[in-house]
Amino acid sequence: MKQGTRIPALAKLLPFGTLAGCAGMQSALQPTGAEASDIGTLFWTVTGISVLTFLLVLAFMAGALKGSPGLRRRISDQRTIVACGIVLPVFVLSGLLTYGLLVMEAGSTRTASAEGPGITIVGKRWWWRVVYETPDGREVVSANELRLPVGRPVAIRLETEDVIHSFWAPQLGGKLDMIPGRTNVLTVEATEAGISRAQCAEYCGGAHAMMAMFVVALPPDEYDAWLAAEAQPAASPVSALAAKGEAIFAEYGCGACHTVRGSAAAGIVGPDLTHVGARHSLAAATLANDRDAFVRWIAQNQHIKPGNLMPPFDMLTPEELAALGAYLDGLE
Ligand code: HEC
Ligand SMILES: [Cu+2]
Repeated sequence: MKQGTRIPALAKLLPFGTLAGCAGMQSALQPTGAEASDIGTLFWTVTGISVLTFLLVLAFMAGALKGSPGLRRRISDQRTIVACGIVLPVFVLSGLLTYGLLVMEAGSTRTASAEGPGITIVGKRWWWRVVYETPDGREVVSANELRLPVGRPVAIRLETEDVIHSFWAPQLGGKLDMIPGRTNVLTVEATEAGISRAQCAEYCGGAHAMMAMFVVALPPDEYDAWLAAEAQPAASPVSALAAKGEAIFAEYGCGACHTVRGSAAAGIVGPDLTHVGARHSLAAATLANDRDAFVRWIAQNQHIKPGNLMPPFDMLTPEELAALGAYLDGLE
């Protein structure tokens, strides 16, 4: 019957398994941004004080249940109850409230201090339009990936063109809603180069869970070079296959919904594809980006991301799909 006792003991440990989900590129506890750092410290402080308070309560309970008559008398004394039941909580909670307000205040001070070009992220069902401002005041439209310069606070304007979404990049900062008719500003400052993950954090309909995005923090000079490249029109097809793909793209009306700058495609219903080949993922972090992923997405997108607003093009032949894949993969 040893077996019988072992299973419940293991079962008790199960909830801790979920803690493993806290690690990695979407963890608020591994900050790579200034605001997330503040929030991380706040979290550990509140958690630490909560644990101490809990242990204190347990100690009093143990004393009240099992302590000597003298100890029990002291615990039930009017003064102990006032000190530990009123004075202490008021003191601890006021302290934590003040600290929390100061962390929030630091966030808005950072927003006020963000100089330089900003970024606008527009929530769409179920992807993100990302519009960068260049130093000379032009707008560069991109999608489904956010790039940031390390060490420069950037004011991100959060908007939506349909329902409420919420932008949350836990390693960078707090989460902020995208509300129809409003612009909410979130200022983030990446403190380390690297890739993290953002997720829509407000249920926005069918494919909400698949509305995520990679955030790529780059050293400032690399970021400037990348933005200058992103502002350029699309590269011309380099192979005969890719050129055929470009023709199929036009023939099947992909350009009614997608923009490829430098070509006739100027649709705004779906993500801008001018430099789609250079992104880390497709369809808002649903697929890793490679030539094969383009093919699968175009033909089977309703299977891959059910309910998304692009029709499946499953009538295309494998040759046509391969050509489209070569064309889109080359848009770097
Ligand atoms: C009716 C509008 C519409 C048409 C037509 C359309 N798309 Fe899309 N497309 C979308 C939308 C909307 C999305 C975003 C889907 C999502 O992620 O939720 C999308 C996403 C994509 C993506 C992923 C982009 C990214 O940023 O990851 C690619 C690639 C793509 N479409 C290629 C095509 C090709 C090729 C065609 C033509 C064969 C086509 N689309 C036709 C609306 C359209
Ligand atoms: Cu959502």
